[in-house]
Amino acid sequence: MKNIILKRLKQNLSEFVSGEALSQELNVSRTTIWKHIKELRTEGYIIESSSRTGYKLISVPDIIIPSEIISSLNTKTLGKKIHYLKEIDSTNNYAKKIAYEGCEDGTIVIAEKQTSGRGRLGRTWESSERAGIWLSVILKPDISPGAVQIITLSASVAVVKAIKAVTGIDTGIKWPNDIILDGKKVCGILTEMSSEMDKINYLVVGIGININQDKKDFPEELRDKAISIRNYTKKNKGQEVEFTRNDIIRRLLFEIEDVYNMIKAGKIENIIQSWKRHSITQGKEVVVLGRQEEFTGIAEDITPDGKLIVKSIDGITQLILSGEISIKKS
Ligand code: BT5
Repeated sequence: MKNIILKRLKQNLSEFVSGEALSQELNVSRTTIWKHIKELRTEGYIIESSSRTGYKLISVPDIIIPSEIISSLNTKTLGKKIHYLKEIDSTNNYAKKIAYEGCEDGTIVIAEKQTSGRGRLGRTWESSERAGIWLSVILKPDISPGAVQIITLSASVAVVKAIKAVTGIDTGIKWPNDIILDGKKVCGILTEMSSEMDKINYLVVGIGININQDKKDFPEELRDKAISIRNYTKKNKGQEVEFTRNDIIRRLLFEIEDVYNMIKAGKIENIIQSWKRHSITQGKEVVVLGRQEEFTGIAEDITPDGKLIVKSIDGITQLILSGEISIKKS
């Protein structure tokens, strides 16, 4: 019922919606309507009320509200089930637990704050309260465990498209999983899986997008490496746009479903092409930081299963499956 009231208020933005009309439509008393309005206010919605004219929605808060996301979600399955947590160690840990217990394909876990947000190889991911989108998606694709890299590449494409659609801002992908804005990292992706020899049981795709932080909100060591979307729009006057994290999450789920459908339909080439269009490493001189050694070469291309093809200065072509690269400054 609360969702319908919210929907009506949004359909009539900056106009009053009469309490009487709402109570008639929903067949409940005006006191019940009032109770739901009070609940929406505690969630952060600013709603003006007048005993004569009814209720007017003034502003929608930038808090993550599953009902807000679901009320205008444009997907078939993805995000129909959202686990929303105020605080958790890591949304990926939580997602793995519910995936193991057998949750549905396309279930989402979102937290306002992570106390032990994780990056790859045991690294930490800074995820303070309401500062960004800390989200994990559980997927159960029918692909072989060896093809899992395509999922991370697909998620990168989905993030770039979602940020562009909602804010108009162009970001780029640095192989394999960094989304870069203004030369700094705005988003990271951590894909984890449970599999058998030739079958994936489930995948957890963890996505962290910095949204609200100011430069000073990042720990000292990240200030020159990390950026948030609002930090960027504040610096670049004229780029400010009205959006909430809910808007980005909703669009992100739509874009993830889109690439997920392509994977299911075997249209991997479309994803690779899309990835290449947004890549900032393609054709650039890069330093490949392996676990043991590092070398310089040209990031020529990627393979259909997402490995990076790097041609070193001595002419040897290598396929990089995982690891880190940095773009060489010319
Ligand atoms: C990543 O690892 O970039 C994957 C990050 C995935 C985070 C999401 S949030 C939801 C889900 N739940 C989790 O627990 N994780 C996922 P990697 O490529 O290893 O990069 C980690 C490095 O990025 C760190 O060592 C820092 O240098 C840097 N870093 C940490 N926090 C950052 C932030 N908020 N913004 C930008 N860079 C950050």
